[in-house]
Amino acid sequence: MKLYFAPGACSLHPHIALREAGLPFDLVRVDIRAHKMHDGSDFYAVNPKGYVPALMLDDGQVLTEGAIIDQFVADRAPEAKLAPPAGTMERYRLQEWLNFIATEIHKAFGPLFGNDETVKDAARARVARRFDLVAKTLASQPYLLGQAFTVADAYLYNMLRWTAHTGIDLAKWPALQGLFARVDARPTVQAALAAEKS
Ligand SMILES: N[C@@H](CCC(=O)N[C@@H](CS)C(=O)NCC(=O)O)C(=O)O
Repeated sequence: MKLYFAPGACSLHPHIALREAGLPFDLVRVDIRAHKMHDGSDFYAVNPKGYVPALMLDDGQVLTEGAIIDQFVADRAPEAKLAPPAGTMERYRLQEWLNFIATEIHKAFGPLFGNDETVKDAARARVARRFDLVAKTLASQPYLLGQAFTVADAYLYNMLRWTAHTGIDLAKWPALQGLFARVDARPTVQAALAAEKS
């Protein structure tokens, strides 16, 4: 498999999932502004959506949408327990978190990476309201689904890394700082970060 990624982008959480699952994969770096790979080839030819993450399977199919790639990876390594089994209520809880992070947190960061200063305070307030909710869950348990790490925690961690560059002070949410520290300490996470830098 090949994971198309950009350093610091939202391809980090499926990257962490692949390492946690222990599956073999190659990394392909994408310039997401130019929509080109290192060799100059057109990323749109791989993913017509033009964005990372994209996972090319060994049969050439390309799977997109980080929350779906996470679950695909988790289901290929059930022993790693990165997601509860499909069809269980717990799996729907995982999907509830993944969808919440994708649509309510991830996309709320969008304006904070742009140049329109007039919308940034509103975007920060929106992210903060979502963080308030997540922090309530994490005040009484170490991970989003309870006692064990899942791909939803990797996705949340990916988002929390963006706060440092977008003027959001994570110190307001000690429970989120705790999740950040727990996930950051995982060897797979440090390996993913190192691989994305090299
Ligand atoms: N819905 C997609 C969104 C992915 C996305 O926003 N990717 C960004 C990086 S974090 C990107 O590659 N942007 C470049 C572009 O859209 O052209 C997902 O959740 O995987």
